[in-house]
Amino acid sequence: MKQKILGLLFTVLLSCCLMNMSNTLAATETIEVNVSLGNESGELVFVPNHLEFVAGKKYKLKLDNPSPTKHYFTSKDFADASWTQKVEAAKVEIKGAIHELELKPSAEAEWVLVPMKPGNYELHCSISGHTEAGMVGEIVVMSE
Ligand SMILES: [Cu+2]
Repeated sequence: MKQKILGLLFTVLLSCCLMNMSNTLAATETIEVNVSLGNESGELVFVPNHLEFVAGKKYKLKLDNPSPTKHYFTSKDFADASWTQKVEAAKVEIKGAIHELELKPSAEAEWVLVPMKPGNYELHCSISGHTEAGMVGEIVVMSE
């Protein structure tokens, strides 16, 4: 009897362990999303201007600026609702909370994050006049 219980306990523990392992594996899968800030002809746009994420999944947000002027990727509420692992740009890695990123012409940056809270978030470029000119976007975080 005692052995049976021990055996059962072991099976339960083992299946818990395996489940955790597969969860961990799923969590390490990183989905790449590319966003350009502005374009080569200097238009004040995000390309694309609609981004979709699923809460709890890990993303590598690859930002680049192909335009002749600098731009910001500003989405404070989205940033607050996400867990940032790191931001990598020009051989520098920044850990911890991020609120906005500035990209100079031809700059690239990678923001590795996990959106945590479903919702709709606004995105804009905070350079004077750019939001008004249409440099805005929408970020949708769907629930798992
Ligand atoms: Cu801009």
